[in-house]
Amino acid sequence: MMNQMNQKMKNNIKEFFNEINNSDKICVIGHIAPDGDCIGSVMALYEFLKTEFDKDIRFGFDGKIPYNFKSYVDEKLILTDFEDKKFDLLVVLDCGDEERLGKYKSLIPNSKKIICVDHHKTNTEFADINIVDPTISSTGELLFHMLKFGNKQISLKMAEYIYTAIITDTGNFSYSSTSSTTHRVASELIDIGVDVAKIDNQIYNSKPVSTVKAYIECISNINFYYNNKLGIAKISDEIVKRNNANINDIEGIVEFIREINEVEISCVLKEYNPALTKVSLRSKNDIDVSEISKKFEGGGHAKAAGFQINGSLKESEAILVKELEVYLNK
Ligand SMILES: [Mn+2]
Repeated sequence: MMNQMNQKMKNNIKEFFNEINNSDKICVIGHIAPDGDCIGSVMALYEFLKTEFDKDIRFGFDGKIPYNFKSYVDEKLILTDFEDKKFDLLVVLDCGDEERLGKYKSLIPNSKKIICVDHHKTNTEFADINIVDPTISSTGELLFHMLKFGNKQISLKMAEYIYTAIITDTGNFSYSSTSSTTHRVASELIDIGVDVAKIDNQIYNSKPVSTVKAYIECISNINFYYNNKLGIAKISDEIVKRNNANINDIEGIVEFIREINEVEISCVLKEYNPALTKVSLRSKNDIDVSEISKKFEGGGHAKAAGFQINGSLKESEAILVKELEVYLNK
């Protein structure tokens, strides 16, 4: 079913199931600031291990569970007492390197065996066994292929988790990582019983009204520069507090600004404190915003980058308008 599963991949997957069989204490974790693929694949594997085996199975997430995934995770069960915990097997999902494990990095020296299942191109193969395929849409899809290869039963709950992982990491089957196999996997998951509309409502139609009110305030105060080629929105602490929102839940503003025809660079400034501003940049056409990001010791890609400025929202806006002049004032 999976297009090019080579012998090494097959051997690694066999090893994966062998290690599970031979381990008593198993922990499943993902990357910091968990997203849909991370949460979906961790919970799918946890669910599988919990129902198939009578073992000590734990899972962990480092960072806030976003509002739309709250119902996927019983937060009381998240591994917290891990400092001296020793596991026979640590399974790391959707995480390309040890740094991205956040606080759970300390589990690495405390685990007898580490297996990483991932689809990031930048994966450093830090685990003992690395099941990595950057051509696959999501870790959720990869996990599905692994379970199929191992002739494992996929329950409805597991199917829902995997489906969620796939739709969130493919932008609802719209990114170029979406293959015909991705769609075939989705169709199998629907055959298992996944209610597509239910999941869609859960993930995409569940914004808290407080978040939306804060969002509206931010987008009604976009400042435009250089003949509307630059659009900047500011998420101030005042707006967040006034609307009783959570700053991390206010998403999609930078994409909203980029959708404007005239805009070449879209920018969102988040006030983390009065002297620290988090910057998100998106660009169109030939502008490489990672160049600007590098100047501020940030990271990212040509069309999407992020960094921090030690300054207030107002100061940061002024700095950026000046910095971006070379790209826009032509
Ligand atoms: Mn992913």
